[in-house]
Amino acid sequence: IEEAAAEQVKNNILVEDARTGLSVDALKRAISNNLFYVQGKYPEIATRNDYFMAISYAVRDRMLQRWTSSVRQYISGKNKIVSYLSAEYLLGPHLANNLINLDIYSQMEQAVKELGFSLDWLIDKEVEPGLGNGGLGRLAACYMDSLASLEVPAIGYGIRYQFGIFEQAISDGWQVEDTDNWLRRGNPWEIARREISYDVKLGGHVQRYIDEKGKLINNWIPGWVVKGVAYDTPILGYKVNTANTLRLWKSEAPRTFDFQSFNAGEYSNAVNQKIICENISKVLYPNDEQIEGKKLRLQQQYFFVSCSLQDMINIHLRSGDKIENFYEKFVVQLNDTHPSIGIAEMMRLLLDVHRMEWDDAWKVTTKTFAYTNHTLLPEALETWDLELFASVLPRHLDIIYEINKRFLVDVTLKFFGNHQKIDSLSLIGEGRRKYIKMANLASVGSFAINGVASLHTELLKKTVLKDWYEFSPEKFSNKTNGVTPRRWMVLSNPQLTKLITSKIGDTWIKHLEELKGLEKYAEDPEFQQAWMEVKLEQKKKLTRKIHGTLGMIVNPESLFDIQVKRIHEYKRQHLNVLHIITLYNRIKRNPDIDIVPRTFIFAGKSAPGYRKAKLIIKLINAVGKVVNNDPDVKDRLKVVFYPNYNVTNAQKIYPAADLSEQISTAGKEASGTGNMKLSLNGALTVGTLDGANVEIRECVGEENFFLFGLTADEVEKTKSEGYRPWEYYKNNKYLREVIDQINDGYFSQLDQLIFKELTDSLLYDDQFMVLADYQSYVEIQDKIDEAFRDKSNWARMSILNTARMGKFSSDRSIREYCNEIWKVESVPVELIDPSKTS
Ligand code: OX2
Repeated sequence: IEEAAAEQVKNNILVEDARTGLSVDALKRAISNNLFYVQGKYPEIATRNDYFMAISYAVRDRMLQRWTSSVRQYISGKNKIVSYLSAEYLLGPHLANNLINLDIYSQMEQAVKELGFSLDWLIDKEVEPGLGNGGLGRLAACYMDSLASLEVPAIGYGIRYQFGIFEQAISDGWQVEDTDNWLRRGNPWEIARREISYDVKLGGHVQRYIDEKGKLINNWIPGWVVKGVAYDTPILGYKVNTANTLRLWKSEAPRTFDFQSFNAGEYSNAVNQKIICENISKVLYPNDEQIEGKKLRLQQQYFFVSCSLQDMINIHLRSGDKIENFYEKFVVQLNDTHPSIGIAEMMRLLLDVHRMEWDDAWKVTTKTFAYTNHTLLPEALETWDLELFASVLPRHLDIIYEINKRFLVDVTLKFFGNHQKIDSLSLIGEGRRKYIKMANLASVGSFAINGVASLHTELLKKTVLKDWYEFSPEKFSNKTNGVTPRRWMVLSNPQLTKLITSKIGDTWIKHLEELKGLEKYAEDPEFQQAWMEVKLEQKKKLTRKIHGTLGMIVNPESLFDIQVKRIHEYKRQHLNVLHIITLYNRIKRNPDIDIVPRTFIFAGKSAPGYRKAKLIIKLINAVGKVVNNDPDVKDRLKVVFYPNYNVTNAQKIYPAADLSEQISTAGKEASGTGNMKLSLNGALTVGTLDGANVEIRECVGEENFFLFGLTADEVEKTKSEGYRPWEYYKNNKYLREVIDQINDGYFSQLDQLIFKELTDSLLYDDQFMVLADYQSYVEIQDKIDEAFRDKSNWARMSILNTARMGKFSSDRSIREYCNEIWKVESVPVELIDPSKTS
């Protein structure tokens, strides 16, 4: 036995015990031990949450050897580390994902069963960390999964919001928001590292003087200081030893702080200050692609970026290397402009703290940062009012002016006499009030700039970053987004995973291109049937969920037509609604009409202050109320608004989709990632030539994709020629009927005011070309109706969609970032025996 144990240790496998063993018995013991020794509970009084916690701790214990080994190796080794800076991470629940990546799902299922529970029931108990708004935050989570799975050394840095994205409920058809108190029952996945903390200065002024050596000194005297404390969560790769770190910062008052005021007899003032400090990481701003120029938001951005850069510099210097080589240890990816203040902060740290000369500091900075742009929407391009900026970051304003001064010399030399170019490239905007352009700061300070889908990158080069592309074309490249097949197939669609694996083995989970191997079964009637049975099973599951949540009965045999994403005018949920009403009117005109029964499923949150988006939610529910209850419809149409769309709910919805609605105005959706997850799960897409839809269509084949609508070029052309939406209304009697019904109160108990803001904007403005695309949309939907009747052909198309989605794995995206931008390689982790470390 001793010999066998020694052999196991040699092979980096620990001797099985309650803490580390992976057998069913070891897992059971670990769960019981945690319940008793950590939580002080015995089975009869343990709650469902107690069991959830016990299991999660048992799983985390089994991740720790990988985690500590990875961190140790990466920090001390010669390798470069990818640092992903993002204000948002939309991770979704951890438990099931960690079980899959650790490869102990079935053992745990058995262990839990033997303890008298079902694993699914405990998995459902987890409250997800909703630390993001939508696609941008979810992309960060997929990329963290792929980085670890590809064994790339990486740290994700962000904010540990105490309240994540609000919880959405629907009341009388309207969205109402409730706070997301996700930490209420504790978070078993994170470890607070109180010893890892940094001070962050805010406000105040800059004192300037010449020191004894004749050097100009900029001394930032802050108005106040907050402390950032690290909270670490392991991100385990799929069946590898790598476990990377997600390090989120919580803001607190610095230690010395309340004490001083307390002595001065200002106790309540001290408590107030403590609250002000804690406010910084209190809540996630719930706007997706709409900036809110609030001071607190700037403070949040600066807070997490400053902590993160101080941490990286600390890690780098501790390894004994020089500050000048920083960029050889870290490459920093900016997830949109939210962390772009990092460029000025890096300069400040190098100049003021590490006493470097400007040119040397600028060299280090511009070899460190790379910038991803995620949107072309003007309302999402970040700018900061200069006075507000100065009141939070006075020293950074100086630095930005200096960067700008030097940069504009180069610009002037290149574009001599071209004032338009100089204005557009300047970091400072001059309007009635001056403002700082964060996309320009990100662009000047980064060695690489990328868009997130091929069309998006091309449009970036032609529009918002046109002058930047002319100035430094070599910085630009495209990195089409991707999604992780671990969460979005293995975890959320185990039945389809099993069916696929029965035909082509399971290596596709790490090499998604291998799904190609399914193509040869696309015409096989037996496989088609098995495929559609899995789909039906997923639809039945969702049907039960809908019944449980909304008390609604829907027909699982009907076509599940799904649009799930943030509610936004450019995403055009209202175009979908116009089609629903069109079908309804056909039924009303001819109750015996032969149409394919459909269940329209919507889900998504609106920014709390976005009136028109909230009105769209109300409209969906109002139309649903009429359509769902009209006896003439005979249940052939059902409209469902599934509340509180988040990762947990998305995992239940995607596998059940027959049709994926990707109907944004061409040129507006930078990429989209829901489009990828739905097609991967065998849904067919109805979509415009927008974002990644273009590439999805190329991959799955145009005959397996339902295309409609104006192209991005046509949208621009139509607008420049003077778009008059009213003409479309006037000339199309079906469209006219639909809009008139909404206006006349048909769906609002004759209330004619409620939707007026929406219909007026469609008729007289229609920025997003809803009316222009209406006819084309209805026509393609009629083709879809026809196509769905041919079950075998639909199955074939569905199989081909999945089979051809290999490109859209986030593993592929991350490989491209690694090879073309970051220049980093995989570093396989060797496990260290914890009992042998000094
Ligand atoms: C989103 C984009 O809207 C979406 O198209 C893209 O797929 C996603 O980012 C990931 O790249 N906020 N959210 C986005 O952009 C911004 C800004």
